[in-house]
Amino acid sequence: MRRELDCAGHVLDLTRPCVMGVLNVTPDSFSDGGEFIAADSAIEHALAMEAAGAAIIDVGGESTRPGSEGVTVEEELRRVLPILEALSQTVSVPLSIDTSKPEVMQAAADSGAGLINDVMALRRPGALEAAASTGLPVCLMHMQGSPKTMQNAPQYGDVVTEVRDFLAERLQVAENAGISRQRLILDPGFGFGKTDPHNAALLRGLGEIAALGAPVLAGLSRKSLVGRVLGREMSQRLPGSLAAATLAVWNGAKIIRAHDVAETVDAVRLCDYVMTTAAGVD
Ligand code: PT1
Repeated sequence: MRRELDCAGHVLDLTRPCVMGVLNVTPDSFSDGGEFIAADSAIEHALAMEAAGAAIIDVGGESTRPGSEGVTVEEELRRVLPILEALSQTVSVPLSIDTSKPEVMQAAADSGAGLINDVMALRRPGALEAAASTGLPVCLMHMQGSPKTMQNAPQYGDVVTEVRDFLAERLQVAENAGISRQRLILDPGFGFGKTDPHNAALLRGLGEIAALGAPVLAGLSRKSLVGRVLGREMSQRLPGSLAAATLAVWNGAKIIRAHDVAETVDAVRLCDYVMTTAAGVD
């Protein structure tokens, strides 16, 4: 199936699986320790990710890792707008804005963002209307609870069914608000109100979410699932993250959100090769 997303003039080809590089512009960011908060180092980092093969750069000004607090609209705008302005002049891949705030969606679109990545799946008041009015593609992600408390005993009947039904409903709600189906991406939200067994079930069951018909995005890079299962600190999670990325692509993911872009691009390409290369009859 041929699939192209128009990200504000940049074409994102999802015929093949690709990598979304993470650009955190949060001083409290979970794996970069605020290293990339300064505009010039953010730009350097984005250019390095583009050179390493990132198909999208995801710019986020509010940490959503477990336990984190939200930031104000003003603070989030102060963090992301200068970066988006600068990056839209320097990188040639589409930029995505990782936000749940309608004000940030609108301003980011005006500053060059080509895709909206919302971990709240447009559930904030005004977010549906704001996202629709930008005309941009949107990633709708599942989360149980909020970042501050989501890892306090998350519960599901059947996690795959519940996440799939939630995403199907948000897909319909977004479509009704004027965001056409061809502009929507779905994400089960690994680590967002899920235990390790919940995450494992979702990774195995990703095909059921892909069956909803929209491209699937998966973010597992450096997450505590990898840390807990393997007993690895943040700096030692690359091999586990690559295994998780491979499993996600194998089960139908089309966009892998990752910190280590060059390595993840290799894993994704190898997996895609195995999935799509037919052997002839010798
Ligand atoms: C994600 C994602 C995201 N993850 C999308 N956007 C984060 N679409 C931010 C942990 O368990 O998966 N998909 N934006 C980062 N959030 C987390 C969540 C970071 C959990 C770490 C963990 O360690």
